[in-house]
Amino acid sequence: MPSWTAGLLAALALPLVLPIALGARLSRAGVARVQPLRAPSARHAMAVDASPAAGAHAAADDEPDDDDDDDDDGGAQFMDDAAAEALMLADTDDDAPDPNVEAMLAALGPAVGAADADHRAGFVSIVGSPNVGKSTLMNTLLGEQLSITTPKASTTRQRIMGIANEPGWQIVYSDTPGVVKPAYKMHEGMMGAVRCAIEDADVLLVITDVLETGFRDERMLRRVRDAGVPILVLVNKVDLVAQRLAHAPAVAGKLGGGAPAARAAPAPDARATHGGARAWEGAQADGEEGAPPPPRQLDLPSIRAWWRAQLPAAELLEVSALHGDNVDAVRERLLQLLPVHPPFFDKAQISDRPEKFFAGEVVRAQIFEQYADEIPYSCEVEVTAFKEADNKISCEATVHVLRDSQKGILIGAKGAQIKALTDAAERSLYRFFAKRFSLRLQVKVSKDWRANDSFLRQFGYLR
Ligand SMILES: Nc1nc2c(ncn2[C@@H]2O[C@H](COP(=O)(O)OP(=O)(O)OP(=O)(O)O)[C@@H](O)[C@H]2O)c(=O)[nH]1
Ligand SMILES: [Mg+2]
Repeated sequence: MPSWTAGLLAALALPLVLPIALGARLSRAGVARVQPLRAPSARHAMAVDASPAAGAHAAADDEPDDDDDDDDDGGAQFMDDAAAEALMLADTDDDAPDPNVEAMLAALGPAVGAADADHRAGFVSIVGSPNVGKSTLMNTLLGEQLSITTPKASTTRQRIMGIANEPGWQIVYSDTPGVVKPAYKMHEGMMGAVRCAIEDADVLLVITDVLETGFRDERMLRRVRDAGVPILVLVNKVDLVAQRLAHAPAVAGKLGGGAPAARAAPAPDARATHGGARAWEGAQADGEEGAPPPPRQLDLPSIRAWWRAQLPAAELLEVSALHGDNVDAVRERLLQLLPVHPPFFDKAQISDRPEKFFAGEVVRAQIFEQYADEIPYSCEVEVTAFKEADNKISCEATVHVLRDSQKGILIGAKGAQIKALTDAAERSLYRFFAKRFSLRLQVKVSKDWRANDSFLRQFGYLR
């Protein structure tokens, strides 16, 4: 089974990382949605420790039936205390079905009774070129702004698992760095993370967007093809096509037919979402000889045809990760494709990464937002202290740069730039953690850190 390494990794990682638990340390939007349905620890322990056969047996014993008199205890042990108490209080009439109970059972759904026999879980890796919307898609699938997103290419540098939990299923998504041809050692580490994510996947989500003219890394494409797991190709940002149609109705009829006039002026948002995006990091060499001609931007038929030729076995869906269009259909399809399996992680956990990691990511996103040209790509943020007391988080971080000149740019005249960065990052961290946040930043020259093994190990790019 392809996900065995990831399963092992998950099992090993559990005691080592500080998991982000909804309702525990991160009070975020997802709390209300997930908490009432959360599997209590006893059920979770059984699901994780028992073999699938034992889990199926236990679930069969607890199969709910129409007879209210039988085996209520077996069902109730899978609820949290409050739900069980409410159920007992509500269940006063032995014969007539109590509408409160019916409603509660419906709300709890597969969390009660036979859930474990049908529980689905697996690893879904999201791969594609830089800037196509991988992180946005994972966030939308999770309903959480977990992974940082910016208009610039190569924002994501490490594999980040985002875990979606519902009573009957757990999907462990992996957001990955955009595929680039390595220009320095940090890229090699990043591409290693993409390869691992491909190897671990039960299902692969290959993302492209309506602006991309082909996924040029033939070797990575081969890995995807050879992974031996179901593949969904998602053509993202289809809202830009609709926007283009609205923008230029006169040429709308020609879209898809490849009329050059229709491609001459990209819609305003198309430029905004890329913002010089592939300029620094994502740029790749032209397609290899013999490959099918690249698809044309904003031309859905040409994009579809190109991907069908590349990955004939894949299913193709068009989505807008930003606006949520068709994202539910992606999730539904994933749930059909994932195996019946107990959860890999505690079901209160939403990532494999500790809070400290996300604090560094939020600061890095602000560097991407506030600085131009090569600066974002020259910086690494290392969180050196992260403490929480009295509902306030205090954090210290070092921004590593490659050269002295970059240190000057980052700090700015009389420290104005670093002050602006700290303020913006603090606001962003407050939104992320929903807690008061104080941040102290220092800038350090770590000469050519992107090519230095020991720095790369320290920052998590190499193992
Ligand atoms: N219009 C539009 N923009 C989108 C959509 N999805 C993502 N974007 C934008 O595209 C840009 C890149 O999105 P990300 O999610 O950071 O892309 P990524 O693939 O994770 O990029 P890297 O981490 O750099 O590889 C951001 O400005 C997003 O807001 C979409 O469906 N429609
Ligand atoms: Mg990303």
